Amino acid sequence: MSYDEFESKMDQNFVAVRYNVEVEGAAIKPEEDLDVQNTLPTDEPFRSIALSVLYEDRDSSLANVQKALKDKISPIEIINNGLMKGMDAVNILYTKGFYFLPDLMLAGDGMMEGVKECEKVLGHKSETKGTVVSFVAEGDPHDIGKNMVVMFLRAGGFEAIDMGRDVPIKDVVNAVKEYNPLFMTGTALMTTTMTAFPKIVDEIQKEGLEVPAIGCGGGAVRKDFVESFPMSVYGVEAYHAPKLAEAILKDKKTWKDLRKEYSKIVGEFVSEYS
Ligand code: B12
Repeated sequence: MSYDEFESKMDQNFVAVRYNVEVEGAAIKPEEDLDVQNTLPTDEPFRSIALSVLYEDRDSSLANVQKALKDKISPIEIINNGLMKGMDAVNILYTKGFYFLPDLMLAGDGMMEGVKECEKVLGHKSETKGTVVSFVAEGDPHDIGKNMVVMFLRAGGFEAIDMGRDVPIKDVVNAVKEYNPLFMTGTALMTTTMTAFPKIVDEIQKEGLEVPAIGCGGGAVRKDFVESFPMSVYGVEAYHAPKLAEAILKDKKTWKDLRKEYSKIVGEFVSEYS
């Protein structure tokens, strides 16, 4: 059959109806998804900051964060109420299959652009109180949370050794030998990588070494998992890291104390520890 014959027999109405936008549903903007609506902040400047991450727009993330900092909004509020909310929204659309891996990467870049700007304000204290080693679990490429932990530790006056992401277990154990840290922080965002934590503790013990506490955090990790092995404490928010380190340094707190007194030590109600 020639194309002309085919076209003359084709039921145009059927084609039009099948691909009609009313059938497919009207296109919506990312922020119009119902779950995203419930996640995004409604107040400014947090909404604009979150939207920059959601729209994977590094330039507007930078500009919005700079403006908020100029307006004397605290870096912690900017991160928690703006940048993180944007990333939560990105995750909702990724889980639903609307966003893909490149979206996560670009949104992650947008978030880090804002975090770096906050870092400039938080700064580095010149004196160092003690050494903390920070790493992302072996096999895990997610390093935004770890970067925030490092940033808050440095702003709190600790020397944070940043081992990067996907750090082999043996390298973490070697870092304990090399730095004899007063605290360690580990981050894992995948259920397949969080098992590195108990393996690290096991290796540290086998080598006859000791660390006052290893803070284990990251999206994949839960308190009951972290408390199923010794030497560890579940880390909830990145800005808690210097407070935990401070409690070890000043009050000689152990990992057992940190678990028992978490909320008191970080100075706020933390539901996981209530
Ligand atoms: C951005 C992102 C990426 C980016 C990461 C960019 C980067 N440089 O980090 C990229 C694109 C690389 C990526 C890749 C993948 N990702 Co991804 N990703 C995410 C996403 C959307 C956000 C992660 C994030 O940065 N969150 C914000 C940061 C700040 O949170 P955080 O690290 O948890 O840190 C907070 C706390 O946990 C705490 N914290 C962390 N550590 C510590 C330590 C201490 C001591 C303390 C006190 C606190 C603390 O501080 C922060 C809050 O203040 C998550 C979704 C989610 N809900 O997490 C998926 C997610 C983690 N990814 C996922 C997956 C599956 C992948 C891929 C395997 C996908 C694929 N099919 O290829 C790949 C990995 C490939 C590989 N190489 O193995 C899954 C993991 C599922 C699981 N449970 O195992 C998630 C949950 C998405 C999903 N819903 O399925 N991803």
